[in-house]
Amino acid sequence: MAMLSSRRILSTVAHHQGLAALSARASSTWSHVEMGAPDPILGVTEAFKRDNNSKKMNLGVGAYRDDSGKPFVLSSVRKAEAQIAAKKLDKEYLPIGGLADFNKACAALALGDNSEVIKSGRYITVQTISGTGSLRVGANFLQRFYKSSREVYLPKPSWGNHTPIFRDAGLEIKSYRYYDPKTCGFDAAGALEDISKTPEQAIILFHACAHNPTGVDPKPDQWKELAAIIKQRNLFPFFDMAYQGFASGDADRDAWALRYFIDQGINLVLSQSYAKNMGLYGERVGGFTVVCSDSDEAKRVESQLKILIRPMYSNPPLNGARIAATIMNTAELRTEWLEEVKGMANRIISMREQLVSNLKKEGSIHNWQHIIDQIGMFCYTGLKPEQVERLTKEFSIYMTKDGRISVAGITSANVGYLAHGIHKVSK
Ligand code: IK2
Repeated sequence: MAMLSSRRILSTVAHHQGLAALSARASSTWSHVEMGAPDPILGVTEAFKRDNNSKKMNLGVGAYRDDSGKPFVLSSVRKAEAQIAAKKLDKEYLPIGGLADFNKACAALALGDNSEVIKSGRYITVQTISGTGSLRVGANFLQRFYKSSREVYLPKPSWGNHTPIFRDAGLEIKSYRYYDPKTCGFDAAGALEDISKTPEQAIILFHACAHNPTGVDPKPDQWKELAAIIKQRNLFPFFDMAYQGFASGDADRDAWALRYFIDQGINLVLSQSYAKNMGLYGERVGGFTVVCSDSDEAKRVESQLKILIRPMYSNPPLNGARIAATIMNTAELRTEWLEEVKGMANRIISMREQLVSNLKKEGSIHNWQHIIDQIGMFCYTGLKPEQVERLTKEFSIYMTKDGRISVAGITSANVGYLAHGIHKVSK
């Protein structure tokens, strides 16, 4: 009897504790916070890491790998690091706008050494937290000072992070046609038609080269047509250049469209990232540039960028900017770096060719020419979500649901396995 009642007491206590925990949860400060979806790109890496298959491949995130599938630290970066370490520099804060030597070289890399904009000083470049930070500073700057429009038109599709970056900065997201699934190429007519119908002065985002996720870039003549519409309708271009050098292997060639727009008298804004072309992913090195009408305007814009940045993150990180500045401002290191960029771009081009030739060997009857024709780090394979799911489940090959693969993740050793998997799910 005594036993029973003590058991009952215990269970009553447990019951009360359970209820208390439940009600505490129901009334806790964050009880209304729902579980968020994993990031569509970085979530793929998390799933890849959990997989024990020795043949697994991560073609999700856009990070360059060498031909053994290993992260690649550029030799020019290692040398710059050694030079910097030998100087035993201090670790003081950078100014709000970042490292001056970096900013100058960053603008010159994008606009060209002989740029009239640079010579006349009618621009301002601030160092940012890689490309993402640059886009966000730019988006916030437009939100605060670009009074002519609240709308930013993104290519359809675009890098997944563009939408939340501009939306969180308070701008309205719209889109223009960009990719034609029928040709796996650029939908020039669709893009021109949509852009010509946007309200005047709207903000139009362009990927300067190596469009992510499609790997499809307009040809020079098509860029010319786009620039003409932008000018005629007084639209405002925002160039995102996260892959300078990665598309063609030549940094000047990849900046052609951007420089052409500027030569047409279009005063644009520009985001740059050194994640891919210098392999400085985690160092977070980037730049944001505003091309202005004159140097006086540039000074005023600079003052407002500082006011915007100061409460965001106060000032940018030092180490990566020192590395990038050392490379860009030291002749031998710069030459070596540009060669290394070419090497990375060429390995990617060769992987595209090998993938297609292996698909043919597998007996695939589909036309995979777009894999070769597309450019830069990514390939938009055209695989459907259910085929992507099968590739992951049956072959441990990981990629984003839209069928995008990071070609930089393919190696001579696993290209055959990838072709085999793609053939099996697409025949
Ligand atoms: N803009 C574009 C178009 C990018 O592709 C990126 C990098 N994306 O890489 C991750 C992926 O898609 O797998 C960026 C900007 C900015 O990158 P970061 O902030 O790393 O410089």
